[in-house]
Amino acid sequence: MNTAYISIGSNIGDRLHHLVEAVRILRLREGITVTAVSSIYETAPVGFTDQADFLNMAVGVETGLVAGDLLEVCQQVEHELGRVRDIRWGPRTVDLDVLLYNNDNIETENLIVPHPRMHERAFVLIPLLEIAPLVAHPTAEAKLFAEEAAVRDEGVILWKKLNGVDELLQEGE
Ligand code: X6L
Ligand code: MG
Ligand code: MG
Repeated sequence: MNTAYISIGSNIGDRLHHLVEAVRILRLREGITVTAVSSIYETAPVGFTDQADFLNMAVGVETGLVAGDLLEVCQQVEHELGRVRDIRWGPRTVDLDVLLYNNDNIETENLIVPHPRMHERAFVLIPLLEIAPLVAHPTAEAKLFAEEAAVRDEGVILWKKLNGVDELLQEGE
């Protein structure tokens, strides 16, 4: 079995609904067990800043899928929830990024893990560290993500405190 972490974000329409539905669909997929969900954070847009604030969260999964297949599932979830790719770094109904997969360093045409620049992004690190406080970058240094300067960055506020996946799924009812 493999342990992976996925970042989820939304800044179009009913943002909470998009996060809840993304987790609901992930859980229904064969070969994926959602083992942890973070709280939900409201975050200022990064990269392309002239867009609405995001809701971001992180989830931990146990999976029998190889990383490439997990990525494919993430892209299917994005598609099911109406993701359209137009503006680079622009608004999206939902975005699922594979952050970490075991302790692996992966570099294929479609997928780089750890997710590039995740260590610079508070909107990724703060939710991730809530569910995996001791997670480290899979390199020789094995540096704790908790030591990254971005963890102390501004622009990320706790929006909805959550205790577990059941509480999250109730939000969608
Ligand atoms: C210079 C150039 C500095 C580019 C930063 C940062 C680009 C992040 C893209 C960058 C740069 C990204 C989200 C977001 C995006 C999200 C929040 C991206 C891809 N996704 N902002 N911006 N949450 N708060 O999920 O991460 S676009
Ligand atoms: Mg992203
Ligand atoms: Mg993405």
